[in-house]
Formats: sequence, structure tokens, C-alpha cells
Amino acid sequence: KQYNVAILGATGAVGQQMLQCLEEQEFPIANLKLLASARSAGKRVSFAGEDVVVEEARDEAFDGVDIVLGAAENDIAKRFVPVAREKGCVTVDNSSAYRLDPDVPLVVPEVNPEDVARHNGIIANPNCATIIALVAVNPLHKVGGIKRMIVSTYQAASGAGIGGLRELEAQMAAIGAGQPVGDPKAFAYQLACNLIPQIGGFDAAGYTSEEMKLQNEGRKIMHLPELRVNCTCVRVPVMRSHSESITLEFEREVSVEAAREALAAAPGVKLVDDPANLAYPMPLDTTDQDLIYVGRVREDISAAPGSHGLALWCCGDQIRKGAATNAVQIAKLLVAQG
Ligand code: 2RA
Repeated sequence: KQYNVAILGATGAVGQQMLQCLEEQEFPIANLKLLASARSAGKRVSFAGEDVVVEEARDEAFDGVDIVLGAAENDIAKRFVPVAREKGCVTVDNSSAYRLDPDVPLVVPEVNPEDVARHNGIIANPNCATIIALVAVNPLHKVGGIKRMIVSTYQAASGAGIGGLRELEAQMAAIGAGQPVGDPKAFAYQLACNLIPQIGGFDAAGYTSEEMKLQNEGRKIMHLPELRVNCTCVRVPVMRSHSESITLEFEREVSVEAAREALAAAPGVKLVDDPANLAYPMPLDTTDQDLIYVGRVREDISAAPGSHGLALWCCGDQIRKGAATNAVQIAKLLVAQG
């Protein structure tokens, strides 16, 4: 069977990557629609050797569509995803609009694929930093039962879309040319040669919306309502891979050897952990591929007596597995489940 597929937000970084993932993963497409703002309508994009013209997103564009991949921001998702559902489409939405809706499954295929089947027309794609962390920690959760996570993220400029990428490139070029950097637009401050400890707005407890996603989405995806998470999200001058330092507290002992063994066998993971040979995950290595690299696996030497802890480091491409690849993998689960 082949499917009529639409990408909503087709011209952004994630939308463009979704198109590439559909082609790479040979998704069974009968007809493809690329939907975007009026400003982008008319653009030509090549797909599987054919030219596809970008159309303006409007209600009737969803007529006859089976699967929608949502790559647009929250306001556009809230405007069109309900319309698509009314028309019988199933949407895999990358915005944060529906992620915590109890009626909407939130899925990382390596973690909770079974949740896809309970959708009612919408499946939410988790936040990029959540996907990257959970692909790395889920194999360890199966061994020792995770109670608590302390996470620091080092998030790439691409998290702010094409504008974030362009801004970092321009700032690095200006610095290289000895020119003034100019006023930041995609971020609150200059990102080149800097670190910005803020992604999203602050809540009353001093946490950003990005930091609370890992707790809230992690609890839903892993079905661990008691999971305790303390997250610090930092924007770093890296193009498109997020990195995360993660300390885990377990119910049961997990040795470093057992952890490495579980990670080496885990779906979606590449274990890169050989400090003696300076082998560890780095953003340059994970860029433009779909695996989450995990390394620096070691005992948490600060763990309280009697408790069991590990520390690790992981990197993943934010546009691919952090967004587009995960969404296309969910769509393939949909197809596989008929
Ligand atoms: C970011 N995770 O990195 C957010 C949205 N992609 O900016």
C-alpha cells in the first residue's frame, strides 16, 4: 500500500530534513504535498528525482492526505493539525503543542513504540533534547530502573531553526574577518565564542521551558510518573548536534561493564567509549547521521552510600534523530501497524 503524505512546514530545517528522510527510508508514498506559508508557496523542491512545488498551507490542502508530518511551529500546528484530523489524516507533529496532551501519544520508537497504536489522529514527536537523552538512557533503565536524572545539555544553533544556523555562521565569519558581529536576532546574545544558559522562557522556580521538557516528556514516554529530573539547558556555538551530560540514579546496581554491554546492543545507539584511545562522542561526528553516540560511561563517584549511579555523555544530530528522523520512524510504525 502507498500513502498520500503531506509535510506541513516543508521549507524549514526540520521540514527539509523530513523530505530527505522519507527518500532515504523509502517511505511508501503515492502522492507528496509540501505545505508552507504563502511566502514560500511556488518554490520547487526535488524529491526522488521529481520536482515538487510548495503549496500554501490551507484547509483544503489536507483533502485526501493519509499522513501529515508536522514541522511547523506551535501556532501553525494548532491552526492546521485539528483540520487535518477532521479530514481523516494522522499527523506526526514535531511542535510542542500536543506533547503533553493525555489523548496524544508521545513517542520515541526505541523506547515506547507500543504507544503509537493508541493515537486518535495525532502523535507527538518529542523535543530534540528529550529524544537524544532517552535513546541513550532507556537501555540502562531496562537494566537498573532509573529513579533520577541530572542532565546538562549543550544545544546546537540549529535548535533555533535555519535562522539560528545562519546567525552562528555569520558571527563566526565576522570574527574570522575581524569584523563587528552585529546584533543577535535568533538568540538573546552573541552565540559565537559564548554559551547562553537559556532556551525558552523562565518559570517561577527559575527553570526554562526547555529544561522542564525533559522531566515532563521523559515521564510520559518512559511511563515513569515519579521520575525525578534536574535539567540545565545551554545553547552552545555548535551547528546541528546536541550534546548531553547525564548522571543517573538507579533502583538497582548497574556496573559500567553492564552499561556498556546494554548500550552496545541498544537500537539507535552507537557506543563510542574508549578513553584510552581518546574515543568519545563529539558533535562533529554525530552531525548528519541518525544514531545517538554514547560514551564517557563511568560510575557516579558522588553517589550517596548504598545508592547506584552512573554518568555518561551523548551526542545526536538535532535535526535528524532529534526531529525529522524520529518523526519518519513514527510514521513507519504507523504504516507497519496498518
Ligand atoms: C531548541 N529544542 O534546541 C529546542 C527547539 N528545537 O531550540
